[in-house]
Amino acid sequence: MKAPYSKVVLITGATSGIGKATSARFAKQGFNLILTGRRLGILEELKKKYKRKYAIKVKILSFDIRDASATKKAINSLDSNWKKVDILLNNAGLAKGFDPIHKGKLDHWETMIDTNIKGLLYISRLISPGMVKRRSGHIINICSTAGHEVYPKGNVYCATKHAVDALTKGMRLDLTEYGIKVSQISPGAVEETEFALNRFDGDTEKAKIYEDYNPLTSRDVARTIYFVASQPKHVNIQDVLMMGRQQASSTQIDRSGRK
Ligand code: NDP
Ligand code: 8X3
Repeated sequence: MKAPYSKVVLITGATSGIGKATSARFAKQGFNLILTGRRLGILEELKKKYKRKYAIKVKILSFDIRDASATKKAINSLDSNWKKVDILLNNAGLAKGFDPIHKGKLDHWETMIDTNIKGLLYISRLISPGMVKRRSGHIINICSTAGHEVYPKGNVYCATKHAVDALTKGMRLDLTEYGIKVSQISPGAVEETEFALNRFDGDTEKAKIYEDYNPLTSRDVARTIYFVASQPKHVNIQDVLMMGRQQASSTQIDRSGRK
C-alpha cells in the first residue's frame, strides 16, 4: 500500500521491540506517525531519524499509558489534523514476573492490568470517537498466544491478553457498523524486544530465554502488522496467530538449538 501523504498511524509503545520495528515499517511506506511511550529521548531520536530518512511528519507524545489523565492530556494536545488517526496500533504492554499464583506480586499484577488492559482502553476511548465520526479507521491490538492459551506461571499476563482478545472482539462488534476495522495480532515469543528483560525486572541472565531456539523477531511481527493494515477496504484480517517455526504452543518449544 502506498500511503497517501496524509495517513496517520498512532503507535503506542514505539520506543522498543514490536512498536519500534512497526514504526520503521510504516515510516518507510510514507505514513505520518504519532509515536508514544515513556522514554522521550528514544522518541526524539526516532522522530529525527524518520523525518530525515523518509520526509514524513512525526509527532511524539511521551506519557504513561496507565495514567488516564496523562493519556487524555497527550491526545488532546494534538491539533485537529493529527487527531484524525487512520490506524491505531495498541501495542504498549508487558509481562511482569513469572510466579505461580500463590507467590505472585501485587505490583506486578497491577502494572500488567493497568498497562495491558486499562491503558489500551484509555487510548481507544480517546481515538475511536473520531473514527466513528469519520466512519473510517483501523484499530489493531497486539494480543499474544497468551491471549489464546494459558501456561504455568503465566496466570495474570495470560489473563490480560485474554482480555485483549475479548476487547478486540467487543470493539469489532461495536464499530463494524461505522466502517471501522478491528484486528489483532497474536504472536508467540518475539526477540529483538525488551519483553523478557522487563518480565524479569532487568535480570539479564534470566532474560536469556531465546538462546536455544529461533523465535519470531520484532520485524516479523511488524511485517505482519503492515500486511494486516494494507488489505483492500473490504478485507479485515481479524486475528493472526503466529509463532516461530520451532514453537508449537506456549509450552511446546524445540529448544535443541537455533535452526
Ligand atoms: P518491549 O518491552 O520491547 O516494548 C514495550 C513497549 O511498551 C515499549 O515501547 C514501552 O515504552 C511501552 N510501554 C510499556 N509500559 C508502558 C507505559 N506504562 N506507558 C507507556 N508505554 C509503555 O516489548 P514488546 O515489543 O515485546 O511488547 C509489545 C507488545 O507485544 C506488548 O503488548 C506485549 O505484551 C506483546 N507481545 C510480546 C511478545 C514477545 O514475546 N516479545 C509476544 C506476544 C505479544 P516505554 O518503556 O518507553 O514506556
Ligand atoms: C508474549 C509471549 O509466551 O511470553 O506474549 O507469553 S509469552
